[in-house]
Amino acid sequence: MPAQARYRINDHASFELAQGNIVEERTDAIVNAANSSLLGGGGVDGAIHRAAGPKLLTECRRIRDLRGPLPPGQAVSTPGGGLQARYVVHTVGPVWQGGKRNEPQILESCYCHCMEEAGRLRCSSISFPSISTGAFGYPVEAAAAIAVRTVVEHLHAPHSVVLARFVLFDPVTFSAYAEAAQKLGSAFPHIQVKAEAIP
Ligand code: AR6
Repeated sequence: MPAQARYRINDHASFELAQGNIVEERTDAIVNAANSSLLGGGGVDGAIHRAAGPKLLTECRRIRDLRGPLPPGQAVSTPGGGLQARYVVHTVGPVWQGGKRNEPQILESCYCHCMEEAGRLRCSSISFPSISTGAFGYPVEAAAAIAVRTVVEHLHAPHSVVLARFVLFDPVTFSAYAEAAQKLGSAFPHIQVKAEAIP
């Protein structure tokens, strides 16, 4: 059975880690690790466009023509097309260049803007892939720590989103996120993070 884990945050929200394919998610929104062109690519971007069908590309092209390329750290949303999720929130992660080119800040900004966009769309649940840790080369342990911390901070505050899922493609990525989740307690003594069994 694929690995999964659930953590409650102060008894009003939760986040989950799951090993799997994000295109199968039934959350209100899923996040796409896109590139600035918004016109598709490989990895999770390619998988989402294939599963959603051509309407997703048409919507992405419309936004690109209207606003130009999407800068790293920003997010925009489209309807989910043929996906089960109602919306796709597209964000562009940083390309890893050694860590001194604002990569951590840009990655944090991706998660913040995705949560804000999900709130604007009144979503109660959202699924994230591991942004930037594939083709963009961000070291997964460092990326996982930023991802989990940033999303938990948003879930802790009043927000329409009460469930965030990290949908991780492979066991190594899953382990990095599980480790980041385990270390949360020491980073946030004011937030109660409780591991829960999944039936
Ligand atoms: N479900 C969940 N996770 C996935 C899936 C999937 N179906 N497919 C891949 N992953 P990447 P990036 C994982 O490269 O690093 C694209 O070409 C993958 O194993 O998709 O942000 C875009 O167009 C890895 O753990 O995204 C951009 O040009 C994680 O998702 C560029 O790649 C992210 O890998 C973005 O690079």
